[in-house]
Amino acid sequence: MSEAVNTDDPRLKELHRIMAENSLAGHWQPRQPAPELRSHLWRWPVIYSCLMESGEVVKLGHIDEAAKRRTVQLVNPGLTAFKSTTRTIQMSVQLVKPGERAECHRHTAAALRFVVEGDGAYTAVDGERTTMAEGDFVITPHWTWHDHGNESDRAMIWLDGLDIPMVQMLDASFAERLGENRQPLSRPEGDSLARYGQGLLPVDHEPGAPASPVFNYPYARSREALEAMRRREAWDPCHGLKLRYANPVDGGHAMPTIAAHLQLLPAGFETASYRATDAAVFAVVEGSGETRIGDETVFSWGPRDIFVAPSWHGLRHSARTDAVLFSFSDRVVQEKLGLWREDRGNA
Ligand code: 1HN
Repeated sequence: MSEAVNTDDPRLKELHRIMAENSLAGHWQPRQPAPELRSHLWRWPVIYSCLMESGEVVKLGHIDEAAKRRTVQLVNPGLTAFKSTTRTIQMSVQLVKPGERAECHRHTAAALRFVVEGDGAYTAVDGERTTMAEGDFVITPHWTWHDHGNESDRAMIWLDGLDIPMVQMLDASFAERLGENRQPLSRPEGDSLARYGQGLLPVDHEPGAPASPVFNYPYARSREALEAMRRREAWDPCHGLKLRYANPVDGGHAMPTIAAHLQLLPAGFETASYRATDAAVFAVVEGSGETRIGDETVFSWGPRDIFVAPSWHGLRHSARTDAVLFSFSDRVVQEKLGLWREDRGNA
């Protein structure tokens, strides 16, 4: 810092003390070290063993009132004070064992799910249930009632991505419990996909809802879309083939605060360097490979590993086998605010 300020001066020390007590700081004072988002890779076997252990020692019914969810949170090593994964996203991995139910609640934070393991558990969102399978992308837009249950005989595990840090930053957090494990259902299963997910819309449907009316994007369809593209489409040098989960009503992102993508990289493919202003979380759905982040980090990944890449660091993926990556970020918010930018091939 500048020599002009003598920090040993007792009067200055006293001034600093009083200012600190009153949430004030002098322009001349150095900033406290700021927490910093870091690149990080979480290996699936470690997450999995902690999650399964939590399944033994943490009973769903015993978890505190606010959450009643058994999730293991992925805490960015640079953001431990916030327990968040990026500055805007809190990500966790959730286990629902056979016979368990996660009670019905709603909150202003929005959530996405991406199913990692299991088949046949359900999530219900605002009056409709969906039975989930591996790779399904399910959304729980802000303030929608949601509960989960597993009536199958296998454990069900999925990734949760929530915009909690963003909602908290805006001081707009609300939550409430229905007081029931299960919400009343008003539509048959599959209704939303049938109405809105076929390239058709009910004739009088009014656009303008902030989130997609489709709330389960089944993996079988998304994966088939990638395979169909692979037969005809040129590989994008930065992304391979990359699809965006879209709201069929307006073509925008599926939710107003979290953007999500699914991408295919063929065996042997190496992407050109790419950077964008959104810090992104990547979850490996299929295959193995390597990702370079900036000049210093190289992550070697396999199925179900999860990594986070900070904003504006050049990313280069290389696929050892055919690989599918699911990723999500706050890109949609940045786009709406005119902040989002990307740099193809120069980073
Ligand atoms: C939540 O409500 C769910 O509904 C998952 O499954 C993870 C993490 C923090 C706060 C609320 C869920 C969550 C959460």
